[in-house]
Amino acid sequence: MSDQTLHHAGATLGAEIARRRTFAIISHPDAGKTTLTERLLRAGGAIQLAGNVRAKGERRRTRSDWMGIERDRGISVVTSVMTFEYGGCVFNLLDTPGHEDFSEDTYRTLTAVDSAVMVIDAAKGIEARTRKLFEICRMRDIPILTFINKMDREARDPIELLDEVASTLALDTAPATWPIGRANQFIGTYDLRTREIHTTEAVEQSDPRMIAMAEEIDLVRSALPEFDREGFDAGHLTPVFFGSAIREIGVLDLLDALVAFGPTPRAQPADTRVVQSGEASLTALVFKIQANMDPNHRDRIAFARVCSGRLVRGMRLRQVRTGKLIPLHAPQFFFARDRQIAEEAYAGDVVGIPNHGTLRIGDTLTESEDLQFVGVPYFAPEILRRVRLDDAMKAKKLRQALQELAEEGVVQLFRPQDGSQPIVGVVGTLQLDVLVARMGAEYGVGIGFEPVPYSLARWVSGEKLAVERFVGENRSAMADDVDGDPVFLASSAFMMKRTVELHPGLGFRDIKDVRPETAA
Ligand SMILES: Nc1nc2c(ncn2[C@@H]2O[C@H](COP(=O)(O)OP(=O)(O)OP(=O)(O)O)[C@@H](O)[C@H]2O)c(=O)[nH]1
Ligand SMILES: [Mg+2]
Repeated sequence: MSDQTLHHAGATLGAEIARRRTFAIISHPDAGKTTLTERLLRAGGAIQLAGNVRAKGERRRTRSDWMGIERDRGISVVTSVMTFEYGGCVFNLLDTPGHEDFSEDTYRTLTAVDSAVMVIDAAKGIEARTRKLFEICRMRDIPILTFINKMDREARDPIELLDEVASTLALDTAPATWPIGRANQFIGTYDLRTREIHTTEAVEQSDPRMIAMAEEIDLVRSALPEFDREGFDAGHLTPVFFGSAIREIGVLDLLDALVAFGPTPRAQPADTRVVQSGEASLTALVFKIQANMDPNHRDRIAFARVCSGRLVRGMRLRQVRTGKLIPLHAPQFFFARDRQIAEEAYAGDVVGIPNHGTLRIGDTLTESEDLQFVGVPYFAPEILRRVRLDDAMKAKKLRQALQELAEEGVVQLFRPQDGSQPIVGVVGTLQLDVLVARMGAEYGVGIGFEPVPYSLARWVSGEKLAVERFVGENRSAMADDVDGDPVFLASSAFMMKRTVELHPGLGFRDIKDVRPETAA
């Protein structure tokens, strides 16, 4: 390559990365994430038809909720990934589940994004899960945009909502837009940055809603901080948008803001160094596995965030954990359930890599470098159950199904070293419902659950011989997790405490990072 072409390639890489916007939508259950996702896609021209979440009898199901359980209950169970173009930018949008029971999926998703849109129900304000998710974002310095949704219904006063965000989250709020009209009179927004008005119908300056808005923004301008880019990038300040996802008001304000000042792909911490997104050499992090998304097309997709460089179809990437070379025959961009081949992708993009089980959550892919991205966690489950198989003939199928679903993170799997039936661990019982449903639908295996005499699981780590000795002495309480790492099961918090005290040289962790030895 001549100097000039090299220079050109560098310039293209930089420009391509600079137009990536990768964000997650997070909130307490039911605030309207999936609805907002649909409307963002539609408003952005990405799809023609947006389905209605939980619209009974609706033929056209919502595009980003795909699993039966999601359709039936109107909740999101897993993160959906959507890549689309708007306003000259390439967006990767990740619609996360709000329910606490699926929080692991949401936390992992947050390792793959550069910003988050926090959705707040205008009638409810900050709710428990919102606060928790916000804390995770803050820990990772993820800039947050706030979308106050459901303004088409009786809502709390906007100033009061802004105050609540500021005081409960210790976060400066800078309104980016202001609502025009309230509840069923809500017709649009005023953009404080561009001074543009976006309404669903023509409205006179003399309209009482316009007069009220003008008075309110005078007040707001004098009382609240202006948007400041540095504060936003550092995660100290959140721009706030008002809208109604369902009525498609205020939705484009959000996309336009992301185009104007949405964070570009960030640097990603690895064990040996921090990887900058603009580096020429490709690196990627697998943060999610999803199988059988399409019942007609059974496959297993590893979702990877490109952390640096450029991905080109046909490349062979090194899976750092094993040293294996992974060929990228058919990397894909996802659009909820629809997909298309990705000929190329850049830092910030989320691509799906079809594979048969080689790739795991937390895997790092590089062109050759030996580095491992950190921060994709597993949490010690709080609920443990033994799996009961309805049909003993299906033991082998059960084993395969449990392994595969555990690799996806549907549940955690613990195989007791005494050879007894497998134990599954979950953060919340809805995960057990998902396990039963998917076992039946995808593997044809009927299962139930039985209680176990254990209530806590901890990953055991430490010096190799010491760990082996401990495992040998406690075999009846030991299990292997999905990666074969040793887990100690205790009957009570008291037993766990005693065990920890008796073995000061060992670590008993309730969080497992991709690399146990680097975990806190
Ligand atoms: N009135 C009104 N209802 C809305 C609006 N946005 C969403 N909803 C309704 O709120 C309910 C929940 O919406 P979802 O989009 O599924 O909420 P979610 O945050 O994705 O829920 P989880 O993924 O399960 O956490 C549905 O009944 C929506 O129709 C809105 O702007 N106004
Ligand atoms: Mg949802």
